Amino acid sequence: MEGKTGLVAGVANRNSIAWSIAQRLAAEGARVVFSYQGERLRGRVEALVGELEGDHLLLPCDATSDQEIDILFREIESQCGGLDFLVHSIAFANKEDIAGHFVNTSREGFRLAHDVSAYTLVGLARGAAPLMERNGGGSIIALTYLGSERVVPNYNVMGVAKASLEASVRYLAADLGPRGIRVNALSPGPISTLAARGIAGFSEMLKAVADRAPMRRNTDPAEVADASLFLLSDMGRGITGELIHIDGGFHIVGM
Ligand code: NAD
Ligand code: 0WE
Repeated sequence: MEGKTGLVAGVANRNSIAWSIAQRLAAEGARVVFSYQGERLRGRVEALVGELEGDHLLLPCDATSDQEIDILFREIESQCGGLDFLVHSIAFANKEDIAGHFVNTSREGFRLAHDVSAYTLVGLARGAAPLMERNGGGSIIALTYLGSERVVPNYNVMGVAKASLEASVRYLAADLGPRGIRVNALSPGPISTLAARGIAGFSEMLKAVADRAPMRRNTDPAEVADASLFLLSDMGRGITGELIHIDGGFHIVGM
C-alpha cells in the first residue's frame, strides 16, 4: 500500500473494527486519514494514531452532515491531493430499536438507522470519487452484517438498514466502475466491540456462532483487516459490487 492514501471512517476506540483495518493498512505503508464522529472522540483517536508509524491525518466528520462531509473532502484535497481508498465502518440505531419487536420501530428510529448506517456510504463515496478519479481510480469498502440477509433476533431495524447499505454498494459499484472505482462489502461475524457489547445476550451469540460455524470459532478482527487489505489493494482489482463474509463460514450453515 506504499504511496497510497485513504480515508478510514469509524474509529471510536481500540476495539473498533476500523482500527484493526487502519493498523494493517498503515503497516503496509498506506497514509491514513482518520475521520472521527465528533470532538468527544478526538483525544482517544489521537492517542491511537500516535501509536502508528508514518504520517497520518485526523479530521472531524459527523457523516450525517453534508456540510461536514464537504469540509472533510476539501481538507483532504488540500492536504493529500488525491485518495486511493475509503473504509466505511459506521452504524447506529436507537437502543430501543435493536431490542424487542421490529414491528414497533418508529418512523424516526427507522429514518435515523438508515441515515447513519446506509446513506453515509453514499455521501462519503460521492465526496471521495473526484479525489479517487484524480489518482486514476480507487477502492471503497463498507462493513455490514448477516442480519441484512437473515433474521437475527434483536438486530431488527439495523438489519433493514444493512440491506439498504448492501444494495447501495451494488448501485455505487455500477455508477463508479466506469471511473475506475470499486465498491465492495465485508460481512464479519459478531465481534466484541463497543457497538456490540451493550447488546443483551451478545456473549451467548458469540458462543452460538463459535459452536456452529464451520471453522468452530469467532471472527478475529485481524481477519477482517486482511480481507480489507486484499480488496483495497490492487490484488482486488477484478472485484466490485461483491459481498464477502468473514465469519468462519457461519452464513452457509442451515442448522
Ligand atoms: P464501533 O462502535 O467501534 O464503530 C462504529 C462507529 O460508527 C464509531 O466509530 C462511531 O463513532 C461511528 N459513527 C456512528 N455515527 C456516526 C456519525 N453520524 N458520523 C460518523 N461516525 C459515526 O463498532 P464496530 O463494531 O467496529 O462497528 C463498525 C462497523 O462494523 C459497523 O458498520 C457495524 O455495523 C459493522 N459490523 C460490526 C460487527 C460486530 O459484531 N461488532 C459485525 C459485523 C459488522
Ligand atoms: O452492527 C452492529 C451493531 C450496530 C449498533 C450497535 C449499537 C449499540 C449501542 C448500532 N446501534 C447501536 N446503538 C446503541 O445505542 N453489529 C453487527 C453488532 C451487533 O449488534 C447486534 C447484533 C450484532 C452482531 C444487535 C442485536 C443482535 C445482534
